[in-house]
Amino acid sequence: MGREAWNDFRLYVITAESNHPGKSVVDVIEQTLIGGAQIVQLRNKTGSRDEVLEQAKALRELTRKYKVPFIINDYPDIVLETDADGVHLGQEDMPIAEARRLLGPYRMIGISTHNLQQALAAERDGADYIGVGPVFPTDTKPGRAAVTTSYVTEAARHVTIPFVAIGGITLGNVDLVLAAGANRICSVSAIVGSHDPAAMCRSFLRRLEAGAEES
Ligand code: 3NM
Repeated sequence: MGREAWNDFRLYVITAESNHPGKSVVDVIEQTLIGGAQIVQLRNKTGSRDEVLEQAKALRELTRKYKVPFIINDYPDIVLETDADGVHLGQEDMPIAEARRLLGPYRMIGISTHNLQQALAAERDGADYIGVGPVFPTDTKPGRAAVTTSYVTEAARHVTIPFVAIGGITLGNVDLVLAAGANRICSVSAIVGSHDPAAMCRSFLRRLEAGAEES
């Protein structure tokens, strides 16, 4: 699959184990895939490398079964070891050029951005997609100021690579994010913390489709 084929995603799901005590990451992610999640990222900021590797292997197998791209937050080495589709970086992580050198031309590199300057730099440096957020305040990334929907609108106007709006997005505010110019969203706690992640994904997808018809 060429890198550009991965850009079709509109609903991006990220793992957040603390949001579903008593349920395994694999079970919850399988529910999101049943509900239509179109790209999955493993994000484990607290576990050991061994734990991340074990989860990555299981999620690689699962996402293959559902034919959905699989991204790992940090750990380009685990991306290679598990044949994941790409890596997601933060602003403080390794430079995009270094990730590209490690991963080669075909894997996807995404990076979180919090303002237009970072977005344009990511684009220039060869990122495949960027995160735009946190749009709203969120407990999943505490202590980071919300960028508001105005950054979504700026990204929609000026960024040419795919961008995914993230941070505090729920069914209650997703329409504001779409109206601001996003057509890809990522919602973490609202999906993986839901008692029915599959139904939640379906609801988000309906809103994304309705948003696409209006624009
Ligand atoms: N990255 P929720 S916001 C993982 O702005 C992450 O880069 C962000 O979680 C960024 O949907 C965020 O639960 C947390 O608010 C998103």
